Amino acid sequence: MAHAPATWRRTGLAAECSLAMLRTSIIDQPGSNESLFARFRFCKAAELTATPGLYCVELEHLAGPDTEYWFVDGPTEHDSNGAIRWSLSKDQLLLHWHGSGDDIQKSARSAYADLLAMMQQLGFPHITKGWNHIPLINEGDADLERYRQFCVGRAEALDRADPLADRSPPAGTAVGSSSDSAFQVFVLAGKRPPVPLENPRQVSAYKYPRQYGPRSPSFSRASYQSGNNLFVSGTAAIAGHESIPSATLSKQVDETMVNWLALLDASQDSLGTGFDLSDGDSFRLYLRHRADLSPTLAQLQQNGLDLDKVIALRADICRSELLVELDGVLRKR
Ligand code: 3EB
Repeated sequence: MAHAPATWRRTGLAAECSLAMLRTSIIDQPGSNESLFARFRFCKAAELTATPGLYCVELEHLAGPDTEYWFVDGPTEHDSNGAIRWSLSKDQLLLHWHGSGDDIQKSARSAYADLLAMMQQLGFPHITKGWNHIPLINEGDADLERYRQFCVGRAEALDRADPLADRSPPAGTAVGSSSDSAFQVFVLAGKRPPVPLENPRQVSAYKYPRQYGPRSPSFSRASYQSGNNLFVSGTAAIAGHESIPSATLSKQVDETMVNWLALLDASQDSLGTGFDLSDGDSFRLYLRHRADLSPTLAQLQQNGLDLDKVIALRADICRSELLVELDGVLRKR
């Protein structure tokens, strides 16, 4: 094996004898031992409120499936406490926090602190992936931009929870919602730390230089969990640490796919399991401009993406020059 990250050595391959199965799908069809763990819809949270296991992502749905289904092995329980709702199976925990994002640094810190405390209490102390939906993400200048403030709050909460662990951060997605939406954080958590995967074409986000904000973003490019799932972080047109210059839409889509393929190419050497695009069960496409939908979908299809599995959403991306971002969940069968 080439370069094994620290968490990999700590976790150890031999310990991974049982698979913590999670299967995302755009079809509502559980397998024989599976239960429905979560359903994601794309709408205003108020429309759904408290239906157990139903989670609302407050982003405008543009195209593709309108629901993402998550299935797990064995039964699922749903519960809630304060601002947090969750779904729990024997090996997976999904939590959703929502609240105001007015003071986004403080909100991010308290959201992550609350989530980490609940995870600890339920016996799932490790974040596999976080999905962050931040109202007005690009408002504010330079270091006061709300995305950068979010990064500070998130980093503070993660530091405080585990100050001595030099682990890589979890996978992540951070995209913007409209001014009248809640600040939402979804976290998938596990009993053991996931294995991080970095992209050889990109500087690790947690090592981005100071020019992008007071605290570099706490996320890994992907995380690999218990033998079968790969959670790919929001991936955009960034090479090294810079957004690609003269970034027309089609160049950004190309660069995004080149990044995806480079990341997946690294999976065999880094993880011992090679993933490719056809292992994807579900993808979320984030577009800054509605009008970019058709050309983007056409280009993604040319790049080998199965559009039946692509949920297209209207969202702001965390750097104002970025027009498009793509994340997804892959699975070895
Ligand atoms: C980037 O590559 C684009 O802050 O959690 C992508 C995925 C981005 C996750 C995060 C940010 C985050 O830097 C931005």
